[in-house]
Amino acid sequence: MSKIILYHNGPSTCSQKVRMILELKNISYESKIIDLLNGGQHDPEYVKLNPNHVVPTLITKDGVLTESSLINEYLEDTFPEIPARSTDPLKIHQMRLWAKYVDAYHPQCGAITYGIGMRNILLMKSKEELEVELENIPDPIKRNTRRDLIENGLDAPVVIEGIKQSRVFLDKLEFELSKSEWLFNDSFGIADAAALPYIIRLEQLALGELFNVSTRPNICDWYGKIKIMEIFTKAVTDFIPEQLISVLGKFGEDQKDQVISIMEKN
Ligand SMILES: N[C@@H](CCC(=O)N[C@@H](CS)C(=O)NCC(=O)O)C(=O)O
Repeated sequence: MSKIILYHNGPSTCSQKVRMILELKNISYESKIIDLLNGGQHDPEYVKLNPNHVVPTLITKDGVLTESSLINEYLEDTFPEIPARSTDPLKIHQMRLWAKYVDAYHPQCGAITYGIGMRNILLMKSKEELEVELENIPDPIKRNTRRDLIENGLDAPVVIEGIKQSRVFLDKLEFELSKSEWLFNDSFGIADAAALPYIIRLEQLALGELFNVSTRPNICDWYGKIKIMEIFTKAVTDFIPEQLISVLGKFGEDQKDQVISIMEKN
């Protein structure tokens, strides 16, 4: 098979989701990092591959693939030797429902990432640079939301909704993991890979206490097991930009009490 190329970004949730499945299946790939903080996703050459100006994008002998959840299904179809999906049709359906739900939650997690952390990094740019960055976002709704998040942080209603939906996400995950060790499969698979990046992100935003041994023990156990897997090191730890993550953590820590109180009220 000709070489697989992954266009991705270290801390990006959707990129982590795909890297976890590539590593699980032991698929080697050429890594092309897209610098999201400096507008690499808007580069006209990249946009030819991914017209939505987002990562990840996978290039294979079959063609150009976008949308992380669909990429993982493609990987399962093409490299079934190490399975990441059950063979039971009902479980497959449940896994797909879960992936669809997590895809819908994704912008909510984006809202808290930008509203709590990233806005402070972007506000260090000049007004002109920031304007170019915003104008490059092709979807007008996403562009307006991004502007609101950067300007208003925790005062933006979209962040409040993101915090509320993060609690729903945590409760749903805790419930699913109370029924089985892995999500809709006998071992770590596509549904686990879909949920994992959002747990990582909440932890990076200093919200790890929402899933410790006393708050949500099932998530705590599940995450603990994943963290010691070699594929976690290869797909997640090795791609963490320490400086960016420590800045996110600092802003998260500063606003943690407020975030938790919003979560408890809603
Ligand atoms: N539904 C898409 C979402 C992709 C997405 O939102 N990617 C983010 C990183 S996790 C991105 O590239 N953001 C850049 C931006 O919004 O400017 C997928 O699952 O692939």
